[in-house]
Amino acid sequence: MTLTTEQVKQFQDEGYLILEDFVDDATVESLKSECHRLIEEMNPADHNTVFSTLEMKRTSDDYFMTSGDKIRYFFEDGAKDEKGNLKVNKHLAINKIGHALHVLSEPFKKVTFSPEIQGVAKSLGLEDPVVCQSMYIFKQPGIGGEVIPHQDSTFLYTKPQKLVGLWLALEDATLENGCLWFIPGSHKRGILGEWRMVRNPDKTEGAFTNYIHW
Ligand SMILES: O=C(O)CCC(=O)C(=O)O
Repeated sequence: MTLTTEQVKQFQDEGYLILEDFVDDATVESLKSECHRLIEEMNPADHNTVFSTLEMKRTSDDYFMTSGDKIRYFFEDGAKDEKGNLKVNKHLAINKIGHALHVLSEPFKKVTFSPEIQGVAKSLGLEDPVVCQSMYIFKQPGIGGEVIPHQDSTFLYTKPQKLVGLWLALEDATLENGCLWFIPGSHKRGILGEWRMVRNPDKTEGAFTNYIHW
C-alpha cells in the first residue's frame, strides 16, 4: 500500500486520512474472534479497573500504568456494582483491552506489522517508527462513561511531538454508535489542554500524581 501524493498532503494539512476497506473481512474477523477469546478466558474479578478520561485518578493507578507490556482489561464506568460484581455480561462490560496486543497476540501482531501498515508509515515519511501501544476499544450499548475531548499525544508525549495514531474500524462507525470525532487541522495547534500525563512513580505531586499542569 502506497499513499498518493494527494493523500499524504491531506494527512499533513488536516491531520487525518480515511482509508476505506483498509483491511479485508478475514482480518477483521480474526481480530474480533481473538478479542472474543480473550474475554472468554478473562475472569472479571482479576481486573478491577474502570477506564475513564473524566477522573484522572482512574487512569493513574498501577494497573493502568504498568499495562504497556501486557494484555489488560478495563471496564466501563457503571459495569460493576458496589461489591465489584458485574451488572451485565462481561462481553458487554469492557471499555478497552490494552496495551500490548501487537506484541502478545498473533492476530494483532500480524495486522500491526503488515505490509499495508508498513506502506502507510513509509508513505507518511516515518523514519524508524515504533509501535508503542495498541488497544481494542469497544462502544458498548447502554453503558459506559463519556470520553472527553483529548489529545493522545498528551498521554504518549514526545519532544518534538510526532505521535501518529492508527484506528481500524472493525464495524461501521456512525454518529449513532460512538464513532471517533476530531478537529481537522488541530494537530498544528500544539497541546490544546492544560494537563498532560507524566510518569511520577514517587507520587510527590499531590492526588493526581501522574499528571502535571501545563
Ligand atoms: O475510547 C475512546 O473512544 C478513545 C480512547 C482513547 O483515545 C485512548 O484510550 O487513547
